Amino acid sequence: MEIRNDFLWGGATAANQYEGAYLEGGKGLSIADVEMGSRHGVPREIHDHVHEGCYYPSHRGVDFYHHYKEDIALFAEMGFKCFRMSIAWTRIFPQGDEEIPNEAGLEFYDRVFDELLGYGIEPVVTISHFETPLYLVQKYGSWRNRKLIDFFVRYCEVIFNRYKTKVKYWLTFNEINETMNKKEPYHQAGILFKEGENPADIKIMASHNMMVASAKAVILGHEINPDFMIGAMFQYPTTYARTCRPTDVLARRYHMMPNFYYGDVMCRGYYSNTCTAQIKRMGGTLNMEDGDAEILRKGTVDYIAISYYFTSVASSEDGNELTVTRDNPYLDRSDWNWPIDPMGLRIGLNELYDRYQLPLFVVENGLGAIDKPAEDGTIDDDYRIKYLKDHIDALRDAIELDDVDVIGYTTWGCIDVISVGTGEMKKRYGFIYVDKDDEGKGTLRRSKKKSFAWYKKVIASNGKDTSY
Ligand code: BGP
Repeated sequence: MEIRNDFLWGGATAANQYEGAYLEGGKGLSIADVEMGSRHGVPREIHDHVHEGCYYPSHRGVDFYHHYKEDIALFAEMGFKCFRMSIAWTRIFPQGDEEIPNEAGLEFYDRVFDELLGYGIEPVVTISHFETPLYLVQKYGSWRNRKLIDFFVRYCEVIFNRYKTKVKYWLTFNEINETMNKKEPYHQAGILFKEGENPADIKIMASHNMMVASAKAVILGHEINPDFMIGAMFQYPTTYARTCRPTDVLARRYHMMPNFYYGDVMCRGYYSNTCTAQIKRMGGTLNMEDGDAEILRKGTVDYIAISYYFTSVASSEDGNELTVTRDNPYLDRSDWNWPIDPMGLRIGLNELYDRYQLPLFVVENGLGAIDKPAEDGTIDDDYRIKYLKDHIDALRDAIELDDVDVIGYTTWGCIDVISVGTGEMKKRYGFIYVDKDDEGKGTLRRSKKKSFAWYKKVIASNGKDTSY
């Protein structure tokens, strides 16, 4: 298979890490707006309201809200075919449970989409990227509660109708599978466990509610515009067995089960044996309501989007207790100790395509690194170029040698944004440098890194010329 002529090259961001202007235009608070930046490796503190004197990186982000024209012009200069961004749910429904949407929020995204389309850049829109309205968390308990399905679907109905001629590519929930993988799925599902709760039951319930909501959105979206492409989005954790010991191979399967859990429901439309086995392993229960099975069956996604950063290694002494680490002696590591594994991307794409036979879209990949501007302000980020070159080469191999259908590739944080894991600014992924530090200080001035011109050349050659 050749790389498609209409392959969607571009970059990716999310409102909570990029937009800033956290109260402008009638926006309400999201879960990101009460999460502090981390200080020297301390985990990010989460509050239940905005405390005066505390630094919350999302409040200013890197101010896309006021810089969108400048930023989109730079993306266009690189030749972007698409731009992945998210709509902040709280710009459209500041609390989340209102009947009437906030017009100022809708107008903002009209302006952004018009600007993109003016350059021929296709918007790729995540509907919920770690931005659940805080009010829904506090009043309803977030995705524990089925009521969120209706609030989410109402939000989708509004944005699908409003942007039906401007946006074709949608993603329902960012990294939905992390709901099960994370100890506490705060970013994914707005959930911190309460005393006495069984985390397994809550994760299973929240995941079910989110997948029903996603399926309903798919069904509704196709009614509103049959050309819509509505995808699922997973963090794809390609995993190796530590050795050929059979218990290590079984451990690998166990580690993949919570991930295929979401894939099976959202792509195949039902809870497969992988899902039911996972529920047993977790020691939880799934409560479905009448009609849910039908919705899941009808609301399967049109494509699968993934984020891909690193790979893991699984082992087990007894075939039951799992040990999963990122220690792989064959791989180099990033400044944040993430293993760098381009071939793992090719392997992951093959696994997913074998399993689901749906078009794939790599919507996040990249190297978080510390960039040090030289005296004259230039940034020679050869390490980033090498990382991306190796991954794009692996992606091309998956398409050309393995005949996997991949429709696009967007690098994470094409312009420097706030890190979600640490809240830091110094963990940079961009082709465009933004002058801002970990305390939130800086002019926000944008400047091109060396990788800017390199990526432009890659796109112009449709991924064939990755040399540097
Ligand atoms: C993914 C998220 C992104 C992004 C990325 C990089 O999990 O979808 O929002 O932030 O990870 O992670 P980090 O920002 O922690 O480096």
